[in-house]
Parts: sequence; C-alpha cells; structure tokens
Amino acid sequence: MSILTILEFPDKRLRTKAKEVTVFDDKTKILVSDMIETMYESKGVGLAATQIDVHQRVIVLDVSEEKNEPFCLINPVIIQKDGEEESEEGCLSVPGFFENIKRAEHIKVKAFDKDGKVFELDAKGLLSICIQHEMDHLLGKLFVDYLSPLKRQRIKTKLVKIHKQEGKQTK
Ligand code: GNR
Ligand code: NI
Repeated sequence: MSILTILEFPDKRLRTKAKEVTVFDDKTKILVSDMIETMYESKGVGLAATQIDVHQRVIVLDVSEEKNEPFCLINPVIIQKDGEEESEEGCLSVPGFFENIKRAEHIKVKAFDKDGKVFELDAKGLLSICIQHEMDHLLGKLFVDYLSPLKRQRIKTKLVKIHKQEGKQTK
C-alpha cells in the first residue's frame, strides 16, 4: 500500500481528461487500494485518479460515518439525473477553500467495480454530490470552474503563494 501525492490547483495536470479502463487486472486493484489509503490519509470523502496524476476513469469514495465503507467506481456514467441542490464543496486539490456549488440532487450511475463487474447505483445527498465532483475531475474540471473568474483568480493567487513558500512545484 502507498500514499500518493495529491496534485493541487492550478497544476495543469489536473486538466487532463482521463481514459476508460479497458483491462481489469492486479494493477487496477493496487491503484484502487492506494487511492483508498490516500483518501483516508487526507481525510477526504472521495478521490479521483486524476488527482494523483493517473489519467484513468477511476474514483474511490467513502461517505460513511465510520469511514469503513470504501468503494470504487470505474468508467462511471450518469444515466439519469433530476433536481437541483446547492451545497458547500471543498476539494483536496484546492485545500482550504469552500464554496457553494449547484449540482443535480439525484443521480443514477452505471459503473464497474474493481473486478470489472458492472453495477448501478442510486445516489442522493453527499454521495450524489461527491460522485458528480469526482466525475468532473476525470474530465479535468474543478469546482473552482463554477465560480466567477475573479473568485477563481483569488484562490489561484493564494495557492500559488503557499506553494512557493512550501517550495512545491506546480506544473
Ligand atoms: O473530501 C471531500 N469533500 C467534499 C465535500 C463536499 C463536496 C465534495 C467533496 S469531495 C472532497 C474530496 C475531493 O477533493 N475529491 O475530489
Ligand atoms: Ni476534488
């Protein structure tokens, strides 16, 4: 098991569009378990492979109270959505910033599990929001993209300043 480095905005690699997983093998299982470990270590409720610079359509989530119900969605597709709700979102790739974002209220998702078995999932509440947030990552999209250019620029400037102080490089 390994903890992976999470890319931070405005890193350009976060803009990469992930590719479909075509082979389900031991490497897929290792990726999923490393992502789950990284998500727990970072205290996130979800993580997309894009955030760890792996550009495959893989998401891990755990919205349970006890943090003992991890699962993954591979090649997820939203097959139904309805309603609209606004809630405060944060992102491990935009640390320290929280903003209200509008999403669909209910979604029905079709995806594959780590063994390559297809399944469907009905989601509402935090799970629905998180799946939509993670699926955006797979398209190279971040929650800051829903904000005004001014707000987005302010967040960018603050994070770049912090990264310089920390000696982090942003590609
Ligand atoms: O940990 C996370 N919490 C969260 C809260 C509200 C809406 C979305 C999220 S996802 C985030 C982890 C993350 O950045 N996943 O990409
Ligand atoms: Ni995120």
